[in-house]
Amino acid sequence: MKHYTHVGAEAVEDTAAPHLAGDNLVSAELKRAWLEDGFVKLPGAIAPDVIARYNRTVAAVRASVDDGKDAHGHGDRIGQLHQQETDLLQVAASEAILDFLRWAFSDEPIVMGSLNFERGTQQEAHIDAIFFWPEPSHTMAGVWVALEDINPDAGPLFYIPGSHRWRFNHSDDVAATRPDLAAERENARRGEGYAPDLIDRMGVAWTQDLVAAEQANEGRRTIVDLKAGDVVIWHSLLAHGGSPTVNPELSRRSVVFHYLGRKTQLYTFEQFMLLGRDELPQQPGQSLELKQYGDLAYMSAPGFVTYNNGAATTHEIGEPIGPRLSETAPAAAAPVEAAPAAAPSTGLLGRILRRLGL
Ligand SMILES: O=C(O)CCC(=O)C(=O)O
Repeated sequence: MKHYTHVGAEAVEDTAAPHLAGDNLVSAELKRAWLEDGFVKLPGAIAPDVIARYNRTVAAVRASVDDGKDAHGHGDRIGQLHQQETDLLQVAASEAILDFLRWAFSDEPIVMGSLNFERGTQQEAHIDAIFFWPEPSHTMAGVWVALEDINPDAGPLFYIPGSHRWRFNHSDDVAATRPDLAAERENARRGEGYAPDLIDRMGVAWTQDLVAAEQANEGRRTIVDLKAGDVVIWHSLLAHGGSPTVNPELSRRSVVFHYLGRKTQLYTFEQFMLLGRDELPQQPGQSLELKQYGDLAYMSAPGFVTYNNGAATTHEIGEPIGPRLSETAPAAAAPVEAAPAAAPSTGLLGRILRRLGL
């Protein structure tokens, strides 16, 4: 069974990845799908009563604070809702998900952030890792949970199987073919400042190269049929996005949690775009403030964000709005480390959180 990692630009077999944790808990077919395709489906991983409770909580929050649209036209989103409604982490703490990630990461998974969607996002093909670069790159994953049966006309997710094994561009590759961007990037690297949109323009250029790679590799966009409670997990380097919404009246209720390994070094979008392939791992990763939900650790953030008629509103953490778990449900939230009153809203961690929807 091969495990791939990137050495330089190329995907190569990683013989050093032992996959000790959870090895016997993950089926051979799931391992094959992860390593070859870059994503796996866990059918019915979340029980119907847990999905029903999750939906009740999100609906209660929407009813009280969110009546609007995503600022980016990506559907109705709520970012980081689990910071306030910690019971939502019951889904993220599902053993089926954690067992798989322990195997995939060879490490204990922690939650980086969450995004709840009411509708399809119609997002162009992208990969997550450029926005929060993980070292090593196979220790970050998106975990998408269907909160209802997903109608094919509602803008289902698509994946490009095997794209996590394509030649991978770092920002120095992107700059190498664009002299103007390269000059601006060099100034920024020398500490001479840079235009506020430089990093986003680098991201656009990176995505153009991804689209070119899709053609060169004859990538095929694949939609996975998902019912309520089904889970899809994708590799941090896998190209994916939201299909066009055929019928805008249809909802597409879902949540995506992004996970890292405990030992993962995490870098920001800016770091990814300004530092070269070999320079990134020489820098220290971000130090992360963690909270605890039962045995599951998650990155702390100062609140959650809703999108109302085109504007993002950040809500400080207060009394839970949604219904609580029943007395018998396990794993009540218990922060073991006090979170700061507000995590930095500027600075590098702040930028990671903004990319996560906060
Ligand atoms: O839900 C979607 O349509 C896209 C989600 C996504 O691409 C992501 O979270 O990275």
